[in-house]
Amino acid sequence: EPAYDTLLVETRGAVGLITLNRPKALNALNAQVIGELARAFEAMEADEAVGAVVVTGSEKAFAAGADIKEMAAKTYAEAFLEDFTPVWRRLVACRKPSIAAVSGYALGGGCELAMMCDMIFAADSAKFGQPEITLGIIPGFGGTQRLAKAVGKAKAMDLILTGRMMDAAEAERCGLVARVVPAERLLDEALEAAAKIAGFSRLATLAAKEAVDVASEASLAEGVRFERRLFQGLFATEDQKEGMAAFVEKRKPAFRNR
Ligand code: CO8
Repeated sequence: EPAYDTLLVETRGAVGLITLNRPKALNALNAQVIGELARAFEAMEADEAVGAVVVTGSEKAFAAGADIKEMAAKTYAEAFLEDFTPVWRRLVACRKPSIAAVSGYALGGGCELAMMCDMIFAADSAKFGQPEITLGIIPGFGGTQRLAKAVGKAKAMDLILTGRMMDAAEAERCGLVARVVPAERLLDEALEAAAKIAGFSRLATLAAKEAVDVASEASLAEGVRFERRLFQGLFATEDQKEGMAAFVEKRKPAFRNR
């Protein structure tokens, strides 16, 4: 298993922790970082001991965007041929729940990476934005779509067309962020939530994630039907029997992912 140059990848109990580690460039996402992120998510997916994943950066920056120095001289032909979409797809394909723990800047590709995770926990110091417009481009890692879905058209247009940053409080108000916590609590809060998720039946957590994700793509009727099939299917699991028996018997359930 080759090591990572731009990430720190470890497991803490049943939680996978991926830390962006390119401090001199504020964790700017170059081709290497993006490739390593895809590889790290695949490793977490493959590791049976891992039940949830946390992605974080440094105190100053989650990630300050795609690497501008790498992009600056790119031609249309190069941009077209070096499409990162398949690489990001490997990351988004992870079925295990993920939390982006964001402190400092989450700009451009950094904000887009955070939005590819299932939820965002923000330090009170966090700053979110899609400043691509200031560089003569637009978001290219899904930002126009995921931001619009997360916060609605009005706020997405405001952020993407003006390039301004929004603070953690505004990001929580508009629904981009699940929780805002004091900066010094951020990683613990994310690791604790991930450990909690990892302690439930994986059959249920993966189904829950898959069902919520359908909400952004299907009609309400289709989504509800999809949910119902997954819900019914869970009654075929030992973990459902165990979870409900434990409730009735007033004890803690011991889920075995079966
Ligand atoms: N790319 C490359 N290097 C960066 C980036 C970046 N996105 N952000 C910061 N750095 C570097 C700086 O150049 C600087 O390096 P050096 O010391 O060698 O000069 C170092 O990191 C520290 O940065 P600053 O000195 O600028 O730190 P400040 O605290 O003064 O400012 C900011 C912090 C406000 C975050 C500032 O660095 C900034 O504005 N960064 C750029 C933010 C930005 O515009 N991001 C969007 C990038 S475009 C994008 O993400 C498109 C995604 C889709 C692209 C698909 C294409 C294939």
